[in-house]
Amino acid sequence: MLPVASAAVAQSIPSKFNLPPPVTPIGAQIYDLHNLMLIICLVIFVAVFGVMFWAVFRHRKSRGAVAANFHENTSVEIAWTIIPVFILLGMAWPATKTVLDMKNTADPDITIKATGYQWKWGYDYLQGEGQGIRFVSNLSTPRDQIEGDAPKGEHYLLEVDNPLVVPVGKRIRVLTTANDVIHSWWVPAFGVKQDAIPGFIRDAWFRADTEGVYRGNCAELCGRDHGFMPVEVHVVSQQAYTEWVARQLAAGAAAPATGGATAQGATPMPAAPAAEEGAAQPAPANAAPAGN
Ligand SMILES: [Cu+2]
Repeated sequence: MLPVASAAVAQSIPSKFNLPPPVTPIGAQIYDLHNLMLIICLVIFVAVFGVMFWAVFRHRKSRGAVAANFHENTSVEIAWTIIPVFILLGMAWPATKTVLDMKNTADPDITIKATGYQWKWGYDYLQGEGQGIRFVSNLSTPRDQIEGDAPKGEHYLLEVDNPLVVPVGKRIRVLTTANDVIHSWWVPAFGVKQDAIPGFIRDAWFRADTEGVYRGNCAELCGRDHGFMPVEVHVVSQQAYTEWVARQLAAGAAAPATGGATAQGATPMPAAPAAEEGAAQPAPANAAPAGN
């Protein structure tokens, strides 16, 4: 009952001081776990310090209190062992359930590989609707904002030229890897943070149940521009997704052949197909901001 109530609160009050409102089942579980643990810690804190301060006050010297002087009390020792064991089990049980859910990447509707580069993300739609789409996602915050010559936009350093696009309500499996150093693909509202490690494939999944734009960062310090390789995910309706896929595949077919090498090779990934609106250049950080 408590987790349900806290999820409702999470949806209604976006806060600077809390996790962002979750939009995936895993995100909601993590949010509830966070609140549950916080409440358990608070109750223990109040109980322990309440008893302590009461004892100090009640048995103060001015009231003539005389210190008890005894060794060992078996029943107290058993109690302070057994009670914490049950508290820890009560915390571990739901936490383990969530971890198992996070790791269950079976039966995806769409599988996308996210490759970390210094300093951008490459996306390959490997399986499911959109298979064959691949592009690079670069920071699109204008240079003059970064250098302080212009006021910072609403999504400063959290905006890209080619966002990841996925349909709402579908299981998306994200395979993460990297081409140079360790990065980490992180979207807080999804409850997904997965290291992207060169030479290894890791995976995570999400099912976004609310359409919208969700933003995250590289979450593994990866060099000079670590703070300049955001993740931007557009969760759109099934129909909008199908249209986007058709446009991407048409643009990809029209573009010059990009060589058969996979992202494993030394060459960087081919330039992105045209972005959603208009013929986007596939790179410079000083490209025009999209929709600010
Ligand atoms: Cu990185």
